[in-house]
Amino acid sequence: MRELEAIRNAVIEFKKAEINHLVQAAIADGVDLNTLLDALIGAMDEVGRRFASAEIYVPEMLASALTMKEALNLIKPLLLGYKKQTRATILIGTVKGDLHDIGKNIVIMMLEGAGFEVIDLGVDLREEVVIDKVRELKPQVLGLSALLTTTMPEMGKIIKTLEQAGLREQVKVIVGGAPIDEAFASKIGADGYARDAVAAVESVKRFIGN
Ligand code: B1M
Repeated sequence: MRELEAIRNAVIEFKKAEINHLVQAAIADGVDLNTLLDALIGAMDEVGRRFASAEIYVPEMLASALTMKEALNLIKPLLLGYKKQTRATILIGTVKGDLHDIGKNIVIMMLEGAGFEVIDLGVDLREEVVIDKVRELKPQVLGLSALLTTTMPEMGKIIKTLEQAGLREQVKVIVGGAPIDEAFASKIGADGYARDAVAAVESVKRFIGN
């Protein structure tokens, strides 16, 4: 579809000034929101490929990320319009040393759209903050995101610290992010792994039994 191609190119070529208009036009034309999201996510994959092969560098990658965020800001209120009731509370954040938050924010949007209350702990999340918040807010689920192979081990550290603090039994832990897989999740003792935002919603529903 030509509209989706234009949106994909706008993210890859960080045309921030054009993205609002393009996304609004696609929404007005009735393009399905999930199809739109898939196109945006695919664009970031291409950005990652270009970065890995040194066709672009950090500033370009950041500019694409900002363009992507602009697009997500337009989609978010529409996704949230689907449902309103609160089914459970979920804490979510990106682990220490890691600033990537686009995927986490999509996961949040999907969870909120499915009727969950989500508390976003942000990025570069210190263990102590997680422990304090779990103790204080008693969420049913804790979601952790990591995009760097160097920050993946932080997830295991958080789970260990939850155990030491006597809090592990009261919260289910779901992990996700590009370098994470099922085997890693089970190695660190997480309750679940979600490949993408849709799988994250499914996992949470399974854990809280609805
Ligand atoms: Co960075 N970066 N980055 N980056 N960046 C990657 C991750 C990288 C793979 C690029 C590459 O080399 N191909 C690479 C990591 C390599 C590795 O670890 N093996 C990399 C690197 C090296 C770096 C820096 C070290 C670069 C540098 O400074 N030299 C640096 C690190 C900074 C830091 O965090 N300390 C860095 C910086 C940045 C920017 C700041 C410029 C920017 C992030 C902006 C932001 O997020 N606010 C950025 C970006 C944009 C990327 C890529 C291009 C795109 C990430 C993204 O947003 N994807 C990325 C390459 C790539 O992933 N293809 C790359 C789209 C997003 C929708 O997907 O985040 O995977 P994703 O989320 C998905 C799923 O993974 C899943 O659901 C989401 C939706 O489907 N998911 C969950 C995610 N979290 C989940 C949690 C769940 C469940 C599912 O439950 C809780």
